[in-house]
Amino acid sequence: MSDRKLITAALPYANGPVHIGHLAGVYIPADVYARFQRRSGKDVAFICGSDEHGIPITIRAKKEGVTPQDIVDKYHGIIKKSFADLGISFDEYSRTTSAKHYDVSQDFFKTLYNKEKFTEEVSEQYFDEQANEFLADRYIVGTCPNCGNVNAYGDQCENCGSTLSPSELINPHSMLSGNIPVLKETKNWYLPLNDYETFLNQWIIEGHRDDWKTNVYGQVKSWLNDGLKPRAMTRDLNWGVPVPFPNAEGKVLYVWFDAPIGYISFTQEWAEKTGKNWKDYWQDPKSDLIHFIGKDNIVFHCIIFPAMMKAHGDYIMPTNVPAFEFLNLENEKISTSRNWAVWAHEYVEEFPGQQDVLRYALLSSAPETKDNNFTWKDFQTKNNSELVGIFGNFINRVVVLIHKYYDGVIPAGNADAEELIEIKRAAAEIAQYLENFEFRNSLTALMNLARFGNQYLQVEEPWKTIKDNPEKAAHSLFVGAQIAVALAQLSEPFMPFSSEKLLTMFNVEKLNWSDIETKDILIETGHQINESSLLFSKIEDTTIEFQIQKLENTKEENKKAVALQTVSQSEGAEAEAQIPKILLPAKDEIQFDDFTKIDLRTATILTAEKVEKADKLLKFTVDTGVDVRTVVSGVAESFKPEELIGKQVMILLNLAPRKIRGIVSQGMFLLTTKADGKLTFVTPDENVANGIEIG
Ligand code: B3M
Ligand code: ZN
Repeated sequence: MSDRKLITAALPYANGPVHIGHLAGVYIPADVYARFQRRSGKDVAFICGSDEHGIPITIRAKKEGVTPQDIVDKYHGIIKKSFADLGISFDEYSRTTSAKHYDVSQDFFKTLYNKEKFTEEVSEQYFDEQANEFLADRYIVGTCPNCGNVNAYGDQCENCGSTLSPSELINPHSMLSGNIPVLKETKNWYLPLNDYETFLNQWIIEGHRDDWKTNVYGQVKSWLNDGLKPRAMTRDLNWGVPVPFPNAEGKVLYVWFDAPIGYISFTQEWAEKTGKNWKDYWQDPKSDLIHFIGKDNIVFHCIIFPAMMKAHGDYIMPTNVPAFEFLNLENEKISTSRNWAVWAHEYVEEFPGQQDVLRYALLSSAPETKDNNFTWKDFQTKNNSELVGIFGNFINRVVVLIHKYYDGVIPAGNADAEELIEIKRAAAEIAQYLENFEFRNSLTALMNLARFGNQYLQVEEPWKTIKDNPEKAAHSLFVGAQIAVALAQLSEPFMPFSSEKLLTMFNVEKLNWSDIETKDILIETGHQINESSLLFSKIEDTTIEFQIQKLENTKEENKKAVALQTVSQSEGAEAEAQIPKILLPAKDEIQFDDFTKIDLRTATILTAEKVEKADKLLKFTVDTGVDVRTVVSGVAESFKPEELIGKQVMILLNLAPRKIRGIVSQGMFLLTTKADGKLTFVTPDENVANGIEIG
């Protein structure tokens, strides 16, 4: 094991804030590990930063109608602050739009180019002639050949989950202009990953069978079994690190080429500030490189980035890549787009001073070997029964009794007491688990020491023995104090805020981990301690109910959003039926109250007829349950009037009446557009009574 630890945590995309899934599956375990290694006297560089390139960023920018730079500036700030607030102790948290990163990643690219590690390949890519841009697969929208979803992306259908290529889409069109994209030739630089198969097989498959996590090892093995192919390391895009050649205008480095190099450039930024030598961490074989990532990043960290570093020639390979599985929230997949998440920055605001509770709860359900679940009830139980009931309770008893009987001075006791062995055992056990990336076990070992302390006091009962056997009481509290200080020391990687409070309470300095494992006593007889301060407090049912309700509201809002997406194309005096050429960006957020203003009802069409001299309009009388009224709608190109009589529809009831071709139209139907451009009514699954509210 090396004395130098280069620890990286996956660079979060700066297209949204971080949530508990990110925290549980990457950042908190990485932080625990980094803090533990520092306490063990290792020379640690803990490196991270925002990933500011890539399609998720440009898509978000388009949606919000701002520039990609605006997006990354905003989210980089939010993300960086949440990490700091939660005590994630990065030595460097930078961003991939930094000047240094441009230099380092362009240099890396040039080195590979000069060493002739790339092949140049011409391929056909979709191109938007009006926007004059090549289109990433995500920018092509069309109908899913598997499920008929009209909003499927060129790489994936979010409705049925199938993986697609743009050529499979029915009626593909560009998200930029709405036009049908054309195929155009383009030249890019490829890294022939197949050339690295032998190396990867030897290094990982033969070399790390026993020490890498089975999920990581298994995934790598299956990739290698399937055989690797050359992969393009440049893209035709206008957001990214430019390819550093004069003849490469409009080309940028592939985001998965530049992002992992971020680990290197950020280490260099940190080294410049601190007077360190970054090469000690990245190029000295005595250094350990450890990547903390989520399972969806395995191929990039175990195959592509290592192949890049191998091609470069100057870099060490990762010692381990402890990838985590995913965390669910209340038994559902966490989703940024559906807002199904607990956001780090919101937690920090809503639970001030309770960062360690989240750290503890997330670590104890960290998705180490399989997907795991976070529930607010469970969070409450962990706080109330474990942190308050066991950990806090034990510490509090020790501190209060020492103040009560001995004016806050540690009493005399026997330093050979057999119970003290438990401290050394716990310290060694936690260390062992952490070295093996078994975070949940390590946390259990910590909590078991607090349990042990509680049981010890329960058996010893110093509050009773103080009367007729004061020497025994003193010894019991001497031992209790040793265990409490051990918890103060050992909890630091897991709960740094509480550990800090505890060290102040006991008026002691941080110890190196090996000292905790070896020292006979951790606090001397005669040592003055400080007053007890509040560590953890009970979380009430109302607090938890509020959080659960917040999630329930999200569900409701999502349902409404789906209903609103189908709002008719027929709006407007001209009431023109149109094929939606462009997928409009999401509209500005509204409040739930805004939505409740909208009165959507079920209704039945009673009569339908053409409007004179208007090719596109039909005039209807409709039974809305509350009345019978007239509606004019631009659906004549999609339906014959007679086929609509008797049809149940959905109507916007409280739209202000409008005169269309001299007819007063009272309301609007919900319609959407099919792949062939024809309109279709949004109707209930089954016929229901008229006038029923929709929502
Ligand atoms: N930006 C995060 C993700 O895939 C991605 C990680 C980059 S690590 C070099 O969620
Ligand atoms: Zn589909």
